[in-house]
Amino acid sequence: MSNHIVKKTQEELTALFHQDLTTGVGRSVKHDSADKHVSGEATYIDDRLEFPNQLHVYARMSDRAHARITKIDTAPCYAIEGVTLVITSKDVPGQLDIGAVVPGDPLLADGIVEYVGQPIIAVAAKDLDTARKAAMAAIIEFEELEPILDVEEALRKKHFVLDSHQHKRGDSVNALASAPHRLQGKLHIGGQEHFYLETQISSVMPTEDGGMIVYCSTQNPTEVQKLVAEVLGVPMNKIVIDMRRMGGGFGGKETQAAGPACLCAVIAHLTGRPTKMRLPRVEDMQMTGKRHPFFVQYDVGFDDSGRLHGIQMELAGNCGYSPDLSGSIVDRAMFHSDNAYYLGDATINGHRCKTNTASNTAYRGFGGPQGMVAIEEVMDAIARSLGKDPLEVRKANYYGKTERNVTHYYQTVEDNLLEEMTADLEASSEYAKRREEIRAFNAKSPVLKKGLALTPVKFGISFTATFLNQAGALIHIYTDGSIHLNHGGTEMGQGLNTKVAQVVAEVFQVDIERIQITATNTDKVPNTSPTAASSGADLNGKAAQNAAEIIKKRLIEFAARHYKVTEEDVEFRNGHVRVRDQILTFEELIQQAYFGQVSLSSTGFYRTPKIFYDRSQARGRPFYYYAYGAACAEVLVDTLTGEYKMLRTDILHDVGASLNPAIDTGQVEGAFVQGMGWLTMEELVWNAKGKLMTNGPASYKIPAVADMPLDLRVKLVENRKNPEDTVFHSKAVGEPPFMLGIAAWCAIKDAVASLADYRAQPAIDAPATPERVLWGVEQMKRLQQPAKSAAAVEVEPA
Ligand code: MTE
Ligand code: QUE
Ligand code: MOS
Repeated sequence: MSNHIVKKTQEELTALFHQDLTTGVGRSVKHDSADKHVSGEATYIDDRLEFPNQLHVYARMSDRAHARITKIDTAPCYAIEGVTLVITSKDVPGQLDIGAVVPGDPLLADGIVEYVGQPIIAVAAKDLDTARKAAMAAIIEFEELEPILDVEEALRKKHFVLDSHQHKRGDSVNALASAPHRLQGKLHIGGQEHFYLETQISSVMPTEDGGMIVYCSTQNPTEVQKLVAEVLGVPMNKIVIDMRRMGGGFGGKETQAAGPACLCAVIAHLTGRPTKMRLPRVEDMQMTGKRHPFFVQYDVGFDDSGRLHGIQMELAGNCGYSPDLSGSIVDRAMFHSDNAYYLGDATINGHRCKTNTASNTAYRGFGGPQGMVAIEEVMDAIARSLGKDPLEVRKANYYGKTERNVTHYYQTVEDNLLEEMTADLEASSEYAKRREEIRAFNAKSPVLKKGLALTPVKFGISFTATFLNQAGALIHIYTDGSIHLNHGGTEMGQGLNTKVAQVVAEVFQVDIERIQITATNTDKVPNTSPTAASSGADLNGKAAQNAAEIIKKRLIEFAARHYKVTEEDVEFRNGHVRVRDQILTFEELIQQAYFGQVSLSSTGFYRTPKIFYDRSQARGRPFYYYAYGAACAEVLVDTLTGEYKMLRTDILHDVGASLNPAIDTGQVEGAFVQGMGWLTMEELVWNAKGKLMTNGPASYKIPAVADMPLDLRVKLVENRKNPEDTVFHSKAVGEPPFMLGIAAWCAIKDAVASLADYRAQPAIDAPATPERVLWGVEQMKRLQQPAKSAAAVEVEPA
């Protein structure tokens, strides 16, 4: 029965042809690995069969924040049975520095250590425990140097990893001096550990001619390929990176996956043996960088309606010890210091402060969230000083449709959806009614206080480093009609592979089951950009669409020739092809095309149109379009303990014409909770010597099931195509909804402000942990004059 193929009649084929494809774009196709994630069959690098002879690598980390290395004695390591090799910076055959954009990150410390956690030596042994034991046996001596651990101190001393930068429009000095009201304030915003489930890991197999195949959990295979080649001193064509999936990345594997890969490669090169390095959680948390903490100072001028006349902001990112991606990250904070608002005359300064901590790196939002938190704090402070509902002040400052619609970097905000979305969300969340109910509840409830906040999100889509906005893809169709799909993006759980496969399914009009998703691989699609900036589906979806359309065009030309019909007579639908009146199956056409000597393989390419940016002038159109969202959060705060519970959150989020509503809804939910976690509970604590004390799940609290809002209602904006020519008019979804979490932080501050009749802004830095909330409560209780703000100082108009 199995190899007996029953031929369908033309009527049956015609009926199938006229049915709709159910796995193309816009459908809630399940994540291609969903079943494997649940059953545990999805293969991560640590699940791969071990190579015979494989060595396990462990790095000994610095226990000093800043010191000169005066002695390294590795002889005691070799006394431990099972140790093969110990390397220091001197053993790296090629270039030592693995800085992503500019140098600054030695693979192993070279004479000096700059943070607690910096790798100094690497040991290769028969297993991880042996390697760790041996690494700890090495004798390393230091001469201590003075560390800088505090971002404010670094800012004061102009201790920077890169130059400061400015965005400027108009005359903010004059605007501040002449505005009817003026406030000044400052805010500390905490960092965030990525806490991907799979820690950093790489495994390397040496091959012929000095080559290497590197299995690496990375968002940036091409960067790892380049850096492995550089540390070995070989050309990039010797190195292949293979990446099937990550157990989460969130930005943490954009640059910082390269260290373990390079250490594995160097040791594989020196020993000729396969290697693997997997960072245990505590090592991962100490060695690798996090979201940048920011210190923000602002000076804002506004009128009676709360509308901004001008603003000056100093955004100081705590970059850690090296530049990494901090240039672009602080830029993105500056680009998003307007969030959804027309700033008036604005001067935004961005500083990249150097401290003796791990080098901070990309994290969902890439600096954008920090800039947006800053301006949302300003909105709240203005509302409190004027005695207005913060939502009213926010709406008064929204970008307009035809005027007040140019950003402080001179990009025109087109297709702004926030006015309508805010109105929709206000209605569906019953904002006004609940505001009244909450005021009434708070008036009667002396200890428990409720808070409410509705905050918008506008997030720019595109890498601001314009050249990165490109992608490639590779499609083969085999003679049985099965399709092999490869592209330059990486899967980290976000559903990118599923979306790109849906795009290809749509173009060929075949079921997604026919398409095999394959590992990202630098010898299939070269010179790829990192999967970052939420652009994975935008860029790789378009590249795959391009590859598929090239093959489809060849198939149509072939069919027209072969059947002596016009190209308009050939139509693909639901696994079938109509050639004038005759219906073929897709595989029939593929077989005929093969015998007709048609190439069934193609690359595809895409580059984002329209965007440009002149950084020296801080002007241009860095973003192809904006993604929008809004969240309304309600919280209950216990003013005796500072503890709180998220009661309800309503979200409305814009993904254009969704490629996959199920995946997009999952992204919105996950991003919101991750953003809420960042601003309310995830707290990084270092001791006085610069050691990270919150270095595991026992002391670093990420949101758990019980921290979810009791009632979470997520809706995607419907029937809304991206007016730009994006892939099937969808919009990027990975990062923008992260900033919906700001509503939770503002709701907490709202509950606390109720203690001063909403006339004072409590100084509650992020994250608003119960301790900080309690301090905020204390401030409010101490205020004799309710009109005085604790967080912001009112300045007399000139
Ligand atoms: N979703 C999951 N499940 N895991 C992740 O690591 N990373 C986020 C977001 N969503 C991430 C995720 C980040 S930081 C980015 S930039 C985007 O996914 C990247 O993927 P995309 O461009 O394909 O949306
Ligand atoms: C958003 C991003 C990135 C970005 C800019 C964004 C990003 C990234 C880079 C970058 C910049 C310069 C380089 C480079 C990378 O810029 O992830 O290699 O030379 O890596 O607006 O997410
Ligand atoms: Mo995401 S921070 O751009 O990897």
